[in-house]
Amino acid sequence: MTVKAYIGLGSNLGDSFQFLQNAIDALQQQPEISLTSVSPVYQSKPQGPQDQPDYLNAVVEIATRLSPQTLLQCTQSIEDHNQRQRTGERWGARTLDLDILLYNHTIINQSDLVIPHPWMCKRSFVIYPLYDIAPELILPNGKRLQSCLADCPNDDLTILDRELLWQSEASEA
Ligand code: ROI
Repeated sequence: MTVKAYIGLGSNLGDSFQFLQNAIDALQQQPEISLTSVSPVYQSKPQGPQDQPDYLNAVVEIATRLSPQTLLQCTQSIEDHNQRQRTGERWGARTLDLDILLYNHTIINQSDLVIPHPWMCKRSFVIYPLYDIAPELILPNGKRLQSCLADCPNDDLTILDRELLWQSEASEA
């Protein structure tokens, strides 16, 4: 069965735009993942600990036949191939972070994987790009994404005028 999933991308170390582009390229190369939409890239101050560089963030929509756990392994492998250091520090700076935000309407509560992503509605750097590509989205709890957006201050988000490159393969999903 093919499901629609959303993945949040973030980076605030090194050439962050290139790391986001690397993530897009790597997702496109997975035979069981089709990219169906890519948001603009947003720049923002770090939420949480402030003693780290500004972030670039984006959200992608995919169609996939991978299970949530296999998708997680795939996203972690992409992070590992992009100089991601796993120091155990939770809110620290990173070259590349891929978070599975939504997997159809599935709710998952496992020790290593919680979907919907628990803080997504509080994170403007997730909600704004997600809304750009899925304005009609309804979350598994029945809440409209539009209503999350209305409750989420824009903080200092700015859209870069540079876009991530990708090729739509929606028909191959
Ligand atoms: N802040 C921003 N703006 N973007 C992120 O991707 C991000 N990721 C994090 C924390 C440290 C919570 N803050 C962030 O993990």
